[in-house]
Amino acid sequence: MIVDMAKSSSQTSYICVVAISLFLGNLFLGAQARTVHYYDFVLREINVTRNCTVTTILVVNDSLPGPTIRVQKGDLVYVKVHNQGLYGVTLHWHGVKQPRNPWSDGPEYITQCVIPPGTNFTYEVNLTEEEGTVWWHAHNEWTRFTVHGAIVVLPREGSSLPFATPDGEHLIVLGSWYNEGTSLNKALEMEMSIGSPNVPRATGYLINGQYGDFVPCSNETTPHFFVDYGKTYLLRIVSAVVGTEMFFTIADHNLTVVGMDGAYTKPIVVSYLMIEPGQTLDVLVTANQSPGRYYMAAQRFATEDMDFTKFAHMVATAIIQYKGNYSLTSPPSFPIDTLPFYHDYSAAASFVQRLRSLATEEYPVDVPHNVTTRMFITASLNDLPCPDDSCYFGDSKIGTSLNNISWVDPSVDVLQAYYRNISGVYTADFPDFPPEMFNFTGDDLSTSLAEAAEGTSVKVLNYNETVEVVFQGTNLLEGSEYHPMHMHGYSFYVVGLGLGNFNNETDPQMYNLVDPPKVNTFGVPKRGWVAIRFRANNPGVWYWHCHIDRHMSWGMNTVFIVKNGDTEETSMRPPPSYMPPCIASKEDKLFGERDHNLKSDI
Ligand SMILES: [Cu+2]
Repeated sequence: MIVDMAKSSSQTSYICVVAISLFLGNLFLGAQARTVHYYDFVLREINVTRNCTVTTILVVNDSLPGPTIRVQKGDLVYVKVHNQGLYGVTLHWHGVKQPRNPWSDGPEYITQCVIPPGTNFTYEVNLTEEEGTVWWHAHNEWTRFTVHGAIVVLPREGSSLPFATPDGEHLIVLGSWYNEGTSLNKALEMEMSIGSPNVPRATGYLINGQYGDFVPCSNETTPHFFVDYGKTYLLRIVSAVVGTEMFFTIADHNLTVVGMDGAYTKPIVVSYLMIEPGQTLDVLVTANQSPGRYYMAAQRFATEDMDFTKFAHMVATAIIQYKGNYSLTSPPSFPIDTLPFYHDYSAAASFVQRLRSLATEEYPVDVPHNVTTRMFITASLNDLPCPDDSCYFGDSKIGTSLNNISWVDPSVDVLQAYYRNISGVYTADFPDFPPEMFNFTGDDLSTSLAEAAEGTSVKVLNYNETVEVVFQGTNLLEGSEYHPMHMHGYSFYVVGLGLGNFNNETDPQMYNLVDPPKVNTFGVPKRGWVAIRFRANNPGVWYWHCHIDRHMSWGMNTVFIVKNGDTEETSMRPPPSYMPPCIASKEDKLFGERDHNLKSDI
């Protein structure tokens, strides 16, 4: 990890306490040791230099990426968040199921309101089924661009990895850079408030917080990963990128994917990866080439129909360096043959189609075969009505939607409204089907089809329902692109995937119900569809959304409320004694004075 200022580890105090807990259902195995970890996350603004420019950013424990949480499967973590920044924040534990406990899940206006500046809040991060790599990030506006880090989940004591133990490991966090720094959310809100499509765009992409040496003033800070010849390393790759998919490759070295989103996969050997925002990939690489230096490179997989000149196309780089005495060839070898081009859709598709769950006796697949709730959901770019001249650009504004409903954040979080029966916050009427069936992926679609309504509409599920959702991407407003759909509170199985319009007679016959990948984030392909299944066995209020933040801010999101079952063990837990209060409006929070934000009559 590259640390910009003070060493972070000294501020990441943690004490491990071995607790003995009896897992229900595991009684015959006896008591299992469960380690409890305590972390302190101090959020504050610091100045850093990127591309020769000093920028102020908000970080955790003075580092970008932030601290890594390192635990074993089944451990419990308490993270005390000290907000010493200027604005309210929340944190989310991406890929952690958090059974029965949405109170610690984190998305703003969904399960909580922001932690005001000058205060603290403790999250309980309850690891249960996850194993491999997941991660954490801020979940208010686009704060996550600099507030994120990895969660490494090792096997339980006495268990081993389902592949040969690697000789070492390296963490690789892909990120985005915005020149706005801590002003990014203000810039976003200004554009959103006038209905402008010109929300901020990333100026580039980072590996472990750095552009790498293709960008000026970056020679000294380019990340180096040192390896011994003949040894095999586990790379834990996290995509904390905010607004795009990425291709990733290493010159002259094969990559073997063994895990994804906190679950193991069948090993697949590839020369490049495509990773979507929110996903993690665990990859083995063997240092079996001539000792030397090799570039690792990441660049955008751009799925918008956008002018080549209008997006950041610089390549983020880092260097794999063999240890030992040898003569250096300069510069390092670059993966010119294996890094796919920005618009290489077939490269992306051929990678994605190979992903499979491990599906062994020890790591079984539990995909539902009988579906009780079936949903077909369109994901679209839309025109939203803009009454009373409230938009600068005329009588409509840009938006995104699911089934033609564009999400609007309430002022009180949905979880609180649900738990306390507060009416008028949300409506429980999210539709199972779009209002109209048409040639979703066609060209020149009528603009009238692109009209969507704004609302805070959620879907209610009974406990233990088996759910299938088919997400259908549309080409409305010629706006089809990848949509990496992320569910909170659940991982899901990707049972089908295709281009064009979903056919509900022929496509289900091709479903993979044997070893489908188990993930928490998966892309609806451009002009295509994806089918997922899961069992609604985690009661609570769970956000699901496109993980491209531009689409999320425009409304491509909604909520599953999963009702309680019949027993305490199948019901949501009660709230903790303190939750941050919902006192500041969005505008006040960003544009009000610090003291105004702190004005608290709680
Ligand atoms: Cu999207």
